[in-house]
Amino acid sequence: MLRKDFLWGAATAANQVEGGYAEGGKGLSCADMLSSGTKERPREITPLKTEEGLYYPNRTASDFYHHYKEDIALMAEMGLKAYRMSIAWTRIYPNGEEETPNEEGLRFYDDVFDELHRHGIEPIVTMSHYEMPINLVNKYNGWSDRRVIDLFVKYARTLLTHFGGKVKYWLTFNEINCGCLPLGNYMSLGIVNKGTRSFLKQVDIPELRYQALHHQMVASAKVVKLAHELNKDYKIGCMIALMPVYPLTSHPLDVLKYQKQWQDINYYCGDVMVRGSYGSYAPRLWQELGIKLDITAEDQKILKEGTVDFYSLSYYQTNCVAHDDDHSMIGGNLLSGVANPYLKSSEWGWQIDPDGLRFTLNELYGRYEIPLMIVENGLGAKDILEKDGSIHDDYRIAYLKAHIEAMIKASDDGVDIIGYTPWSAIDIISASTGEMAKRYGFIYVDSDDLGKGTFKRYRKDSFYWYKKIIVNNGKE
Ligand code: BGP
Repeated sequence: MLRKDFLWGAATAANQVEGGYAEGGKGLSCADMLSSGTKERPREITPLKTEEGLYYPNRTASDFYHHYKEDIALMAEMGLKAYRMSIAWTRIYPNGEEETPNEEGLRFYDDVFDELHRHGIEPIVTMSHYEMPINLVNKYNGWSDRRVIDLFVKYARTLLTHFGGKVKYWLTFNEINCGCLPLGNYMSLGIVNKGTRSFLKQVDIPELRYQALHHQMVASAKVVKLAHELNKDYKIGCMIALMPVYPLTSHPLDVLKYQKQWQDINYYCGDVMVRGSYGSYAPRLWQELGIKLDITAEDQKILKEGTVDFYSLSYYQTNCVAHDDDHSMIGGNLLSGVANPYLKSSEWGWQIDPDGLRFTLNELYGRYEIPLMIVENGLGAKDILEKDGSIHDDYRIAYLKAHIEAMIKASDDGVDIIGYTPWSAIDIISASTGEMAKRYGFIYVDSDDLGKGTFKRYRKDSFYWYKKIIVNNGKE
């Protein structure tokens, strides 16, 4: 059974849903400078200028910026108890270094939070969801520069003081462990090394990337400490992209590789943000990478003091790992792996594994013993808008049903789960490909990969289905 006050919700991110990229005093973010791609053609990173001939899908996205009242009313019709969203750093500090915040940006989110509360929906707010000011990318090479820590803390202080009465649940960085992968350079750390252009083949300097990730975790800890000083009711969570893997066979070397991948990808950040220090395996990883990090005694003190109140995660799929290489590979959220012969895949090649969610929740709760929140889980699929305005996404219902059942079983296993906000409340721009066609929403948006369409909203079958699930707290 789930707890009575379980936070049934849905999720989005500012850069993937809002649009209005240059309105309300907003500055350019790294998402605004990322061109659209497809399953076959990678997105391109153009941090210095908008290039003729490229299309930048996040600039329009789903136009939540102008539709938020209607969208929140639809969320309320679904009966959502919570809405996981992010605040765009560039609406509050357009270039990240202003002395004072952008009043129009503050007002926009005041209006959004007021609208949510009018409908009895609890906001769960991500402070940074792959959308840092492009000025900080170009001037500091993103988080690689320690000075960005204090720029972020200033931004977070503004949020925590200005929105104090309206927001209780905060997440600092979305999928912070994305920085454990070369893919995380631009999207998560704002790093553009010389020669980087293709989103999927970024020039990677491991020592710079792990140092940047360290700065981000120090910033997160500072913000947690600040939040607790400002308001004892604040609940601050970390947000980790779980990329669970299984050993392909019982060969001991497959099992060792499985154990190492969990340490290096899934536990690396969570250990720091929940336990307050790097895991004992971290120095082995740094040595393998031939890197030396600048971790001061002050940093270690801050990490110890700024541990989180709850642990949130994204979960989409699982993969396998094998010690030898001749196996067929398969895609995944952020990381690809060896295909699992027992699992089916989505249209975008992500292997669907609800039991893997139950396994993962048990692993995480066993390790950290703090409340867990699933803040992303969903199926990206090509949905068809029928002539009568209906969308029959029974495949998405099947995916979500199986994962909710697994989540309830984990709860019965003794795992303390406080909320579930599937990706996504409404159709949004895909992070990996920039497509609109890879739809996740309970609500359909009539717009295509080039931002063409009426932007009308339509309720999918999953919209009506999820409403029933929420009403009886998942008992059905
Ligand atoms: C996660 C991001 C989300 C969302 C999700 C789905 O990594 O936190 O922002 O994008 O992936 O992935 P995609 O949009 O690439 O299909």
